[in-house]
Amino acid sequence: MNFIVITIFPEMFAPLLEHGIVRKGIQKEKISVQAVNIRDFAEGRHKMTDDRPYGGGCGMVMKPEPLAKAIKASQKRFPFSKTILLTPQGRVFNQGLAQEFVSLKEIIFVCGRYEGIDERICSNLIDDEVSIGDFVLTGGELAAMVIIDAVTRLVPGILGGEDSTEKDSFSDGLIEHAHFTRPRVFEGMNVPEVLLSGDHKEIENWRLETSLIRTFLKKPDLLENRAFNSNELEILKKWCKSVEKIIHTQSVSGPDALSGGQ
Ligand code: 4GY
Repeated sequence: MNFIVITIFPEMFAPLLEHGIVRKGIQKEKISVQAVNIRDFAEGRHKMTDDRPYGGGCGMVMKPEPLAKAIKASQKRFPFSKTILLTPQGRVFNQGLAQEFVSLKEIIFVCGRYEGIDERICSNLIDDEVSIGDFVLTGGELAAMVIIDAVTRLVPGILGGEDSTEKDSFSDGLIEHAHFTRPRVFEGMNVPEVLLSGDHKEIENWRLETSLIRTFLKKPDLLENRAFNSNELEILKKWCKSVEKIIHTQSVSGPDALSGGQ
């Protein structure tokens, strides 16, 4: 998979390429990341990439000519690419989009700076607009890095355990279960007994149940449009029965009856 990033700050990408999984992906030739400097396509002695906005107002706008040249050159070199503008106006990036992107051969990220890019770039050269969240950065570069990072770890053959991303938070629409490692007791807190039992079926059940509980408590919206398998339904029904039992006890005695009139 090839990532191409169009930016006026190509040096910003060096640290991303030098560490961890992204570096490993590059070493294993599973991915490549190439920063294209917009300034290399700018004309004149000053190689300007920005200009004052028509209609007045503060701040600068990215000039269309050098940006268009940089995008067109990249699209010509990577004919299967999808060109994505990083902007708070785009659809919000999530794990589902990461999975969609990992099936692409080439992605060109366009990173804006200043107040934004000339509108005529958006309408002709951009295939898609993506945001990493509802906040405003000073440029698209960090957003591009966030997406490259999240997509790279899904590329087959980079992460150690092939199936470890399948067990991630969100990959099956649930938050991940808790993790524990040695020591057995840390600052007075124990590791759950079931994880020490060696009973793999029980451990799987415990992990699924804690995933469901955590999702229900922290991100209940994830459960609303999700198809549950039979194991998951069993767990939800078990909770239902427990809750019904609690309510039943209350209704037999009447509200507030058990609190001793407090
Ligand atoms: N949020 N998600 C984001 C952003 C900066 C001015 C247009 C975001 O993706 N990108 O805030 N980008 C702006 C800066 C030009 C992009």
